Amino acid sequence: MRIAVIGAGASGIAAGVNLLNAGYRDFEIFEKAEDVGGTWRDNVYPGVACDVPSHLYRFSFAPKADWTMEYAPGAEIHSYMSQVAADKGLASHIHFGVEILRLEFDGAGWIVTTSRGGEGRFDAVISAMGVLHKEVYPDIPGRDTFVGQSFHSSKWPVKASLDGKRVAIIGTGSTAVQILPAILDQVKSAAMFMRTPQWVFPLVNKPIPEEKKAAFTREPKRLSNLYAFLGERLNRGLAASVVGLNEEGLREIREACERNLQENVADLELREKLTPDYQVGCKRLVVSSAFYPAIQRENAELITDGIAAIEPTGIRTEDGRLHAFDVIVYATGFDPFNFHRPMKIIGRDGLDLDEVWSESAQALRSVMAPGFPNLFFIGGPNSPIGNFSFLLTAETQIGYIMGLLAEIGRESPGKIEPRADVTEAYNRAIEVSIKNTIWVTGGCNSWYFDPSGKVASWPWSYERFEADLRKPDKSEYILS
Ligand code: N01
Repeated sequence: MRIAVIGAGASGIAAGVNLLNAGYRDFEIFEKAEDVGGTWRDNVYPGVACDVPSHLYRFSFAPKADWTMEYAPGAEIHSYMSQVAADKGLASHIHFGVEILRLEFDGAGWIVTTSRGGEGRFDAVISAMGVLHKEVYPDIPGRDTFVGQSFHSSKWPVKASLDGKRVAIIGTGSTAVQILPAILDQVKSAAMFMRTPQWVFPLVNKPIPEEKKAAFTREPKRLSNLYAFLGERLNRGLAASVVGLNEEGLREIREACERNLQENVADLELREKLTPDYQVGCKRLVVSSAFYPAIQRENAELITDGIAAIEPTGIRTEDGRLHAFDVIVYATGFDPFNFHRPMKIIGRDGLDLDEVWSESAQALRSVMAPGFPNLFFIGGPNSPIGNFSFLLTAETQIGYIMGLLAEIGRESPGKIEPRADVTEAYNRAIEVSIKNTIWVTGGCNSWYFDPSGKVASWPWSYERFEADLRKPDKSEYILS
């Protein structure tokens, strides 16, 4: 069986390692950039770190005893990913600088067209394109007229120097909240433009002492116990809370966020501005103990007036004031529903995935769509992207995909696709359950909403995700 994997980020690496472990040798990983690591290669903004505990953010096949911090900096995760790819023997399978432009099913397999102009034929394709990488710029008039430097948080220029500059940050999500505290010592001033306040869960990031790292190296059992403990805490805590399965947990998270605000922001007017009017967990929870102290520093400012326009020298707010800046940072997030575009994907009988998913992306168990045989998605529709550690999600989906691959057989591979009726029933069940989640009931807007206004995440528990993707049930698929 010849397999194409698209993307050499976390999920592409995990797919490659799983393919090798299962004895597949004839697979190619196509990566449009020049390095592995996906998100952790792209996001190099000051302060970038993972807010999932380090010891939980690892591949099951590559435990790491020597994380430097309890919440790892982005660069350390990137080098971990590079190391894993090298150690596991993926180098000879990865083609860098090759973007996939088109996938077309020809009745038996997939014709894959690359940016290099070539075509290849594969029996199966695994999409490992990630979810949060199509950056979103705000639709603000005059954006192109700004004469200073401006860039999206995920496109931070390597040579950007903020020394002594007046910097604007548009946005108040997880990214902006990491950037602000990290740049204040360097810049002349930084202003955060906040359209909607966020609940901020306190979290102090501490270095991991050398003795602890040595103990994890000496006794791998301690490391796996810690992994199990952290996983249990996340999955039973926040992840269960947001889908309506742990009211007590949600209350505790809310109280911690409220305490964080009350104890760390003394000025009542500022506190009022920073207080959300929706339920905690509705937007993806922001975690930071550095943000509130940072926003109160002398050279920081919180601007809550709406943005009217961007002008050559700065940002004009709706109250008529012009705020002058040297640099504008767009920490305005990503479009999770366009992860596969502009790639063209043509399935069976000329079906165009763009059209099939024009309103809502739907899949069976988040990994396969009817009409697209032997095309498997990691991080596909309704993946739990905000709930669990993405690495765990990806590995669970890969395990299930390996089960589907086994069904088609290696020697003269057949075809597999999900039944349309089963996929529809599955998505109806999602629609019913999603209504009970905090993303829908919490009274906020967020990137969880797809263009049709539906929330597209995983509405159930981690246990359900694991159970649903443990092993394919052949009766849900058409095999030929
Ligand atoms: O993006 P976001 P992000 N005018 O979409 C604002 C993951 N992540 O890059 O709330 C003014 O959360 C927008 O305002 P509003 C994590 O899953 C993880 O911060 O829509 N403001 C919001 O404040 C996260 O959830 C880590 O009113 C405008 C902000 O821009 C996801 O990535 C670290 C605007 C966008 O926030 C995305 O986070 C970082 C406008 N026209 C990120 N348009 C980890 O630690 C948008 N905004 C693992």
